[in-house]
Amino acid sequence: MSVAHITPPTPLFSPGNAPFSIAFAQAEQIQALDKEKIITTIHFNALEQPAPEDPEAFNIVLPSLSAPNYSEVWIARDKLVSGQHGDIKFRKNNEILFGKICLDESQFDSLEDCSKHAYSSVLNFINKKEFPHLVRIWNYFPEINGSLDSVERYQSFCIGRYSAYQNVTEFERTLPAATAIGSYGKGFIIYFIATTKAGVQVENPRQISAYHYPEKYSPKSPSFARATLKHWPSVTHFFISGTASIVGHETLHEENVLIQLEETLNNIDALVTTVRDTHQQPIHDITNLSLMKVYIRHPEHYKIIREALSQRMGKNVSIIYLQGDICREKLLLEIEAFAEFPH
Ligand code: 3EB
Repeated sequence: MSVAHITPPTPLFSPGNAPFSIAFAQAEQIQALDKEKIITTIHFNALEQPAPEDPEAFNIVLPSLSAPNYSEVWIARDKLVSGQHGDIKFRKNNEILFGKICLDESQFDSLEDCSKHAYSSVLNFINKKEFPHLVRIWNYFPEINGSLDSVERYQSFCIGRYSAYQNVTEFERTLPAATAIGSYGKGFIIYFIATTKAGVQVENPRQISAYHYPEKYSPKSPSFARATLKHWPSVTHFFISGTASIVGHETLHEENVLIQLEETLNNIDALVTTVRDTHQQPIHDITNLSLMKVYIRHPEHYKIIREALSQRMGKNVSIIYLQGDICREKLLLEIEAFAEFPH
């Protein structure tokens, strides 16, 4: 079966003038790359897997809904070195630091403690190193919609993250773009990209900033920006956070996955319009984005989402579809995106 029209493989792939680039690729394509320049390879699997042989690779237990199963590969222009600091494993060169932390929640008193520990580790680590600015972060942990005594697990995660940020002055102005998705493995996994010079935060005019959400969503608000722009000497990277059918702060269209998709695309469109008109970036509309990851709660929605989205996005955007739990129970899908703009 040819799926090229559904999930166009990203052209592989030289970062050119960019410090790094991101693509969706299959195993054979990844094997052909220069290992010293691979920042990381992220595999998505339905079941918990043994740690991959390549030390820079790791698994997230999120079933891939589209075939073939693509991995996400990050490639640097310049060679990297690896290191470890406490629980954080990292790869870096002169321009970027990629870090990840995988924790066993059962070693902590609560998910809140685990989240606080992870974020405190990340924030302490990056502040001491040459890469003090977080521009993008991903968070995956199991049972995101599960309930604890008085709060939901997603809220517990938010409270822990918020506590860690209390040591950072004016932390809301430093928040990265983010994704937080319920995965099906045991681990609590965070990975991030940090830089020597700060990115630019972009908020969504259709949505209240997540860090200003009312308390009913979480006693301590979610600490992330809707998107970030990272200007490099020769290109700009645009990271769009996990985006869903939320307008203002309310979840909309609980009953209809296709209308949630449309509202989500309206939200992404508003971010694209903002960077085009306010930040003068060379992007016309959402069909000029490079990559999208679509997280779908119910696998039976995959086909109709794929059909509608591939029609809407055209052939230039590489899209992968993963099964994952969205942090609010009524949300049926969430989409994150990435683009690169030449100067
Ligand atoms: C939302 O807009 C949807 O807590 O880090 C999206 C991206 C969402 C990141 C996070 C949550 C997070 O509120 C949920």
